[in-house]
Amino acid sequence: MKMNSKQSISLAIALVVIMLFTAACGNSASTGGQGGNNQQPASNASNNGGGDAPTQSADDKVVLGFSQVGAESGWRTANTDSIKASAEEWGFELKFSDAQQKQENQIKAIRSFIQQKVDVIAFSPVVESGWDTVLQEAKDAGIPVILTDRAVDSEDTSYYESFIGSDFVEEGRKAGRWLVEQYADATEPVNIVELQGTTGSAPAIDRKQGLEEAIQDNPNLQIIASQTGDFTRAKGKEVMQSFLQAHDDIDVLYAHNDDMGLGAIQAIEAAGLVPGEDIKIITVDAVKDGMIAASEGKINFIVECNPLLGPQLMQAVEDVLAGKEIDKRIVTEETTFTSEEAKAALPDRKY
Ligand code: GYE
Repeated sequence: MKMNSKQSISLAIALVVIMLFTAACGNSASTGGQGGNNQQPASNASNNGGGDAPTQSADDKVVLGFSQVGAESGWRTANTDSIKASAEEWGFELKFSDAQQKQENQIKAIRSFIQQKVDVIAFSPVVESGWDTVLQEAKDAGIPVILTDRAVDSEDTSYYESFIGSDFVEEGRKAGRWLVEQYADATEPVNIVELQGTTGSAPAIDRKQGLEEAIQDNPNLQIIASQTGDFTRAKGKEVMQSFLQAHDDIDVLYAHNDDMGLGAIQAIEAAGLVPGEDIKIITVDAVKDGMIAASEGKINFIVECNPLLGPQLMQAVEDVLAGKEIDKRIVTEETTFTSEEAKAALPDRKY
């Protein structure tokens, strides 16, 4: 059959299209074994991880088991959001478990991750002690563990690849240094009450220690009462009420997080006192609600603790699975805010 030039151009185009299509199919078939999904390059790294039986989900994604402390504070919510968003960004499958502030729930979650043969286990240990048995189980299964946010006190540091999080002792020192500066000229006792975080948790132990260290050379600075408020607003309010009933001469409140400080502010106002004036308030975290209270002068000083640990964690997971050496300790950079500084920083604050 004789074709005119228009017909032969159409035929040529059709042939090219068919050739391209065939090539594309052939390609995807040949890479099918490694997963024809759109992952980040990192995802292939899972082939190296997890000891002798690396486990991947059907679509070959890296599987990360994460056991979170709970949902006790604004900090924790921001931390959870950061981890979930970053896992998605890295193309990892995240198995997320909320322990509701109970160690036994975390141990159960870790054991279930081991059973499911995830590629990496990460967790934020609610308390410091009592992890060796379950960490040994993860080690025996050849599953690498990364700690985020809070530390464990295990002597054997081979149980985990890295601990990513803040220096809580330094946070306490920052709070203490501000106090020392504020009351440098004090000639009379300055009565401090302390709302501690969850008993036995790294931030509660370290923030207490850091503040005590920083104020120890100033005999006027006295901690007259100290009790746990479990890092929650409700407990912070309740314990502050009891402090106010027991003492009519409180000068300063040091709360180990914003949420307890915010609960305490309610108790202080209910007692007819002015937070930030009658009682000076120092907190740790610098989450949105804390920063708002600081910008209103109700909190005088906030020590920042950064919850956005997701990207650092995912990077560490990627590196560990790629067989790279990672730092045993990755410290988060942080600052502090006076009321004035909080006011200035508030418009750009993301959490
Ligand atoms: O300061 C507090 C949260 O472990 C750093 O836990 C974290 C602390 C944070 O409940 O708000």
